[in-house]
Amino acid sequence: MTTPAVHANFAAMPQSLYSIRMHATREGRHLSGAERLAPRSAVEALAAALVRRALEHPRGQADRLRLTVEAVPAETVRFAQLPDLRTVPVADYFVGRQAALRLLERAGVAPEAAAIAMQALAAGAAPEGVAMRGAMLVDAQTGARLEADPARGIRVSRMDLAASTETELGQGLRPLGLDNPHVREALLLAGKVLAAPAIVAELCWSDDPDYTAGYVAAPHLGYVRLPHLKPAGEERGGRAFFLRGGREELPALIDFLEKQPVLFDRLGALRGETLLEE
Ligand code: WAQ
Ligand code: MG
Repeated sequence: MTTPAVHANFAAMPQSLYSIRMHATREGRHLSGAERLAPRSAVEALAAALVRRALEHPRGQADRLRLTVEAVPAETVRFAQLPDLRTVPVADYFVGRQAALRLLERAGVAPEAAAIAMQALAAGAAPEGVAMRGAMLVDAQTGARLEADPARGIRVSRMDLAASTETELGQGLRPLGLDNPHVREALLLAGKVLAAPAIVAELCWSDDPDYTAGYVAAPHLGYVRLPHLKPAGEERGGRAFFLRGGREELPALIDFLEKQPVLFDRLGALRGETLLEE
């Protein structure tokens, strides 16, 4: 009578997951990318949604689209809590960038390093002065760029909400007027970055011409939104991950950001507008 025992073991086994990643380009230039981590039963619908998104993107129509679907062993998944979220109101992107610099400084980034990284994002951090496909890695003391490929950068991947948190996050964001894919995806990405070793802070704003918001995230600050970090119509956006320590930290950090599967099964506090000093 071994069958029932085998059956019970099988039922208790965690469900296997798939990493689904999309990257779209036009004439070799980055248009959009996205990444999900989901059970097998959701893969087909998510893949279709990502293909549609690439074809309808505000940055233009893709002429090349790559979709990667990869099994992720369930036992490698780590569970984590999303960062706290709040919004600091700013009148325009000049004020927004000043506020971002102060937040980065408060998080432990040297003022020169923060200013250098912000200038690079504003100018288009890839070599031809356009948005990178991924993020810059920036030394939090010197502002030196540490990523090997300045066009690709580092792409954070293999993170998603656990099924149990999906509705809860919507319920928390909706009253704040923030239940949109930009906020959801950025909050998850920042959550994974903040869980990584040696990270001091992140600075981000969108590359979508009609989305001016961005954020500063740091372990003790959480995810601090700034509604304006660039002028409307601007396609140069990007991300900078500030890290402490030298190049010896890089392999473990990059491996975590790109490869470690993380599911968020707990929310942080979701707050509305707060002034910078709070
Ligand atoms: N890993 C690393 N860098 C990435 C990734 C990734 N998975 N995805 C995008 N990037 C980089 C890349 O340089 C993009 O050009 C840049 O970030 C912006 O990406 O609270 O929409 O997807 O209202 O356009 C932030 C504010 C929105 C949301 C960010 O970013 C809010 C956003 P986008
Ligand atoms: Mg974008």
